Amino acid sequence: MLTVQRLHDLNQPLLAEHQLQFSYLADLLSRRHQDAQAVVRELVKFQVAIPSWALGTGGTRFGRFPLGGEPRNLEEKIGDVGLLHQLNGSSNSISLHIPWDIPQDIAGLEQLQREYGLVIDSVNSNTFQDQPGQPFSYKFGSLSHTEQAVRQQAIQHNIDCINYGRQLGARTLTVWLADGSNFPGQQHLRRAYRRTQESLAAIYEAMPSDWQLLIEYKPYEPHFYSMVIPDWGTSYSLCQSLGQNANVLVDLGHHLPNTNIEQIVGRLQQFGRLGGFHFNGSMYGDDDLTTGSSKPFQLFLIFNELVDAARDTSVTNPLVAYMIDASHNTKDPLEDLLQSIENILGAYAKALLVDREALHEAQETNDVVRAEEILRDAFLLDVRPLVAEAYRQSGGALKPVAAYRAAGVREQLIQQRGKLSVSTGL
Ligand code: AOS
Ligand code: ZN
Ligand code: ZN
Repeated sequence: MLTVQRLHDLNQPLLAEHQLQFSYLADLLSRRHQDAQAVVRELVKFQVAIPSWALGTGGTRFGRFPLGGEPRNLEEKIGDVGLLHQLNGSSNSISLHIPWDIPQDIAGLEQLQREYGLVIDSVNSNTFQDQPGQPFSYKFGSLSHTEQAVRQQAIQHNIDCINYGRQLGARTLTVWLADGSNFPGQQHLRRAYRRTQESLAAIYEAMPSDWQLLIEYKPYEPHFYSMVIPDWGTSYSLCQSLGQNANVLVDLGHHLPNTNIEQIVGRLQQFGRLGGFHFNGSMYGDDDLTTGSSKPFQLFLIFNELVDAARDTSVTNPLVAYMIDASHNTKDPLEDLLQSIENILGAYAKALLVDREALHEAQETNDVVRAEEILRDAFLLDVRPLVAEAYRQSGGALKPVAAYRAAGVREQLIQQRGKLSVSTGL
């Protein structure tokens, strides 16, 4: 853990320049009748959950290049997220994955969470792999399987996840269903949907009333002919059939190239069914790269929809759960998470600065150019001083990645955990 003194020392040489940049931007914004401090307050409040599986190097089916010092158990994963939260004040929760993170010492974990100021956000079930000793295989599906016994085993696993989550204070179950088919004719498409709906209904029934079920969709992978839940329409219809506490989860990498994700976000909010996000960056598909690295404008447009809906009293969408879903083979995963959050906060800040009244007017009068200019004005503003100020006000580092390096965090982790430690994950 970094001490308050250490963080202070790391910030000290950067402070004068930061103050200069911040006051210049605050001045500029106040001329436009916008309040820099109000934006900073929103950024300080904004929290993004970190998944336990993004803390170690991922890899591809061709290879994996562990970098050393990876967390070996849930306690060390909490330690890593705690460190990120110290650096940026924006990652106060963890998403668990069962069975990779089965909690053993509940009291000890709670103590650790308190020390780091963290909560357990959601639990994610896994019926995409067979676990040792498991009676039935998921080779041909889980919640959608043709055999009742296999479906039952998958339902029970999800109920077990809820029970583990309850012990640690989680209140969200995320289901990403890997079921699907690889060849035409392999699976009866309507029946697979119906069986999935029934299985999800059994899970939903078993879920406590203050929990929510998030249903993630994905167009392809691991199956390449059809996925049982390929798109937001399928997720949405399943949620509708289950009840109020089931909502759609949008993973940014789960769309075919050039899909208008911001429009999907807008639609789901319109229907009051946007439950959460898995943030990542994608060029081609489920790339799981750094959020906002290759398509920052799209990330901004997504936040623009979120901010717009939050200000529209006719929209009654539940609270949206934000999480990162990334996997790295070439970067230090902790550095990636710091970068991802920085890009997320930047996109959010820009969306908060859109002149919404002017935009509304331009839209209503069909002033195409003006509407686009208003968005570009906000997007092209350099909001980094606002993000840095939010870090500073939450006791973090003005430049989290630089501080992480200067403090030699990875080197220390390698010393404590070894060069060969490999985290569980994707
Ligand atoms: C898989 O492609 C999905 O993005 C999942 O959300 C996630 O990566 C997985 O559930 C990790 O267990
Ligand atoms: Zn995901
Ligand atoms: Zn994914």
